[in-house]
Order: sequence, then C-alpha cells, then structure tokens
Amino acid sequence: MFDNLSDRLGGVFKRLRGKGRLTPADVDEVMGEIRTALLEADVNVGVVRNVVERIRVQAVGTQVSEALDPGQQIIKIVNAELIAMLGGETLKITYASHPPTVVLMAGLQGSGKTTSAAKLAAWFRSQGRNPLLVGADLQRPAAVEQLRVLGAQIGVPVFSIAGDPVATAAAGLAEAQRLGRDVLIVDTAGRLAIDTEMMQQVADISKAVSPHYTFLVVDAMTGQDAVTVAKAFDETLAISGVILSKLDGDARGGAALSVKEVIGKPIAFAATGEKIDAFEQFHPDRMASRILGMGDVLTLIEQAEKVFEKDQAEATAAKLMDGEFTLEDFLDQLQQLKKMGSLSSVMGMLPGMPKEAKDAQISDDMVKVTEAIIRSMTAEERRKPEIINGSRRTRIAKGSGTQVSDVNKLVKQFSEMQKMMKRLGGGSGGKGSGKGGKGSGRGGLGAMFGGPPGAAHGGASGDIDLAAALGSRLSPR
Ligand SMILES: Nc1nc2c(ncn2[C@@H]2O[C@H](COP(=O)(O)OP(=O)(O)O)[C@@H](O)[C@H]2O)c(=O)[nH]1
Ligand SMILES: [Mg+2]
Repeated sequence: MFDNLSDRLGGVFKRLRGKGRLTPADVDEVMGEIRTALLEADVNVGVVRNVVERIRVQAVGTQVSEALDPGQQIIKIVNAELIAMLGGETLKITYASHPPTVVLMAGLQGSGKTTSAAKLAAWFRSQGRNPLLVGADLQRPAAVEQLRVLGAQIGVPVFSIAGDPVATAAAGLAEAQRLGRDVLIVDTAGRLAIDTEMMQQVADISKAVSPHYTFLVVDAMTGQDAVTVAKAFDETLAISGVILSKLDGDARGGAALSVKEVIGKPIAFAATGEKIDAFEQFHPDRMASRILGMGDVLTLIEQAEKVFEKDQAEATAAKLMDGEFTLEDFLDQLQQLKKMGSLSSVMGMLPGMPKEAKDAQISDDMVKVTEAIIRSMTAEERRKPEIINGSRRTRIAKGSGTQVSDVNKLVKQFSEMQKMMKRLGGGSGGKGSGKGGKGSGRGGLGAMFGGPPGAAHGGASGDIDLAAALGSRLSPR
C-alpha cells in the first residue's frame, strides 16, 4: 500500500534537495512528477488534477522561507495536501446523549462489513463502551453465524432474529436499550454490485434505527471502483465515513486518496488484516507522513521553523562559512536543539536513522557532558579552542566533572568539524551544494558526538537529515 507512491515522491524530493531556488521550470517538472505519482497510485483523475493545481498555486506563491529550503517547502505543501485528501482530521466519535449510539455498517458483499463490525465492537470496548452487535444480514444463512463466532471471540453479545432484516435491526435497538448497551452496531447484507433492492433494504434499516454513524466499508483492493461505490451509497444513505478494509493488500491506495475528495466524507477507520486487532482509527496526518516516507520529519520541520530565530540562524550560517564558528556558537545551537525537546526524541523523529544512532550515539547525556565541558571553558577558550593546552584541559575536566579524555575528544572533534565546515563553505553551488547538506550533517552533531560517519545523516531513505531539518542554512549553497 502506497509503496510506489512513496518511492515516486521520495525521488522527487531527493532531486529538490540542495536547490537554492525553484525556477518556474523546476515547479513544472515537480508538478509533472507528482501528477504521475498520483495517477500511478490509481488516484481518481479529477482528484489528481485538482490536487496538483492546488500544490502548484502554493508552490509558486510561496515566499522564500527563512527556515526551509525549497525542497522542504514543497514537502510541506504536498504533505498538507495529502492530509486534506485523506480527510484532514481524525474522525472523532461523539456518543449519543441518549444511548445507544447507533452505528450502521453498509457496503458491498465481501467488502469486510461483518469482520469490521466485530473489529469496531472491539474498538468501542477499548474505549470503555459496551457494544451490542446486531446481525441483520439474513440473506446468507452463514452471515449471522459468522458474526456470532466473532462476537464470542471478543466477548460482545450478538443479537439476531430470523425473518426480516429491518425488524431484526429495530428489535436489536430495543434489546440494546433493555440491556443498557451503549453502542449498537448493525451489520447488514451486501450484494456483489450496487443494486436497488439492496439499497432499499439498507435504507429501510437505516430508517428503522436512525443511526448516528453510517459507515461504508470499502475494500481498498477494488481501486477506482471504490469511489463509484462510495458515491452510490452516499447518495442513498448519507454516510458518515468510510471504513477502508484490506489495507494490508498490495493495493496502490488510490481509493483512499480519492474518496474524501469525491464524496466529501472522511476515512474513519482502517482495517489491515483478518485478525480482530488489525483495525485502527484512520489518522490522515500519520498516513500522509507514511506516504512521504519521512517518519515524523514533518513535525521536526515545523518545530525547527518555530524554534530557530532567523537572525541567529543567519549569523550562524555566515560564521560557519567563514570558519568562525566557535564552541560558544555550538553551545547556542545545543540550547536551540534542547528547545525542540530532548535530543533523543528529535533523533527518533528522523527517518532512516540507524537504531544505534538513535539509542546511543547522540544521547541526551552526551549533550549534557558536552554542555558542561563548554561551560567550564573561558570565553577565550570557546572562541579559540586551539589555545586549550594540557593544563587548561585538566582544569576544564575538573570544572565540568568530566575526564581529561572527554575534553580531548570534544576539542579534537570540534576542530575536525570546523575544518570540514570551512571546506564546505568554499564549495560551489549546483550538485556540490546538495552534497553539502549531507556533509554538514556528517560534520555537525554526528562528528561532535563521535558517531560513525553515517550516524548523523539520514541513511539511504533519509532525504532530510538532522542538518537539513535543523539548519538547512548550515549547508552552504
Ligand atoms: N486481509 C484482510 N482480509 C479481510 C479484511 N477485512 C475482511 N477481510 C476478509 O474478507 C472476507 C470478507 O469479509 P466479510 O467481513 O465477511 O465481508 P462482508 O461480506 O462485507 O461482511 C473475509 O474472508 C474476511 O476475513 C482485512 O482488513 N484484511
Ligand atoms: Mg457479512
């Protein structure tokens, strides 16, 4: 699911990296690639057209941001559009003031209604509710039995009476009231394709129980047909949202990205397997960042935007290029970083970060030690680390409660970083500046904390690394 789309978009963003500015031709090219990516993911053609246009308008209209480079800005725009396509906010269930809260399940045969009804019951249970399941699919003899088996598995009672589905649903509602069950989930019959008789039946059931929520279960594997089905059901039933089932399959995901735009209803839940617990609330924002393959890097971009003060960032950049970056500046950077939350949580947000780098290479403890050492230095020592001789090292180690070897390490790594920065500062634009982003990641915090060369950049999939996310300005361009 969404794998190809992820790969495609990832490729687009990769090429944007290191670009200082996007020309209109760049924007055209990027839009073309995003269009292709979405079409290949089987997103509805009309939806693609609208979305690409919205992205283009924003991309062209965006001011050059102080905090983000063009690639990051495009990621931000695409991310926002993906979230909107996926429904914006997570659907919040509000419970009826006079219980039970009634939920009606609708959808084609085999879409996953019965399974999802049980999963949903389990979900309501996890929310502290006491659901009752009603088997109102009396078309197939096995349907109610299937629901009973699932109900027994999760310890939720199942109500059904032979005969008329509408009467069963109505009796189920009365039963829930009698038993004091606060959520009623009504499973209904589906057909293989939209047909008026089936629609009439589910509409009659709906009238009989006046559901607070009508969920349409849509099989993600059906691709574009899912949109047609959703439209037809929504016209008859005014659905509240979609339960997207079988997301574990290798569907391209276009249905998920089209439903909201076409019928204006959100995806409420996602089912990702046959097991009861393979079911979760659908979070558009999380899904979007999964599609973008960037972990929570977007959160990081946001935080970086908030935290970094423009002037300070620019001053730092200038110093770096001139090779005037001092330990004092480094200390400032550490303070900035700390404002963003603990360093390990920042590291945890970065995609493609090797686990050991997240766990150990740059730990909060190491930041504390580094901070203590720098704080024990005189102003002159911070500015000119080269004057830190043997006796100064001993004094600094004592003052900071560390070992002389810690001080040695820090001084050595800092001077290496400085050298690297100077070298990068002299680099030219174009391809070289793209590399600069990674280089500064390597030469930056990673080098300072003694991580392996790869630890501070995002690895194969990490198209945004710490340096890029925190200070694209650190990369010379
Ligand atoms: N892999 C997978 N299979 C599912 C999922 N949801 C339902 N199924 C399977 O799809 C088939 C049809 O499901 P069912 O709930 O009976 O559909 P209904 O006819 O709409 O009630 C069953 O074999 C389910 O086990 C899912 O999220 N993932
Ligand atoms: Mg069924």
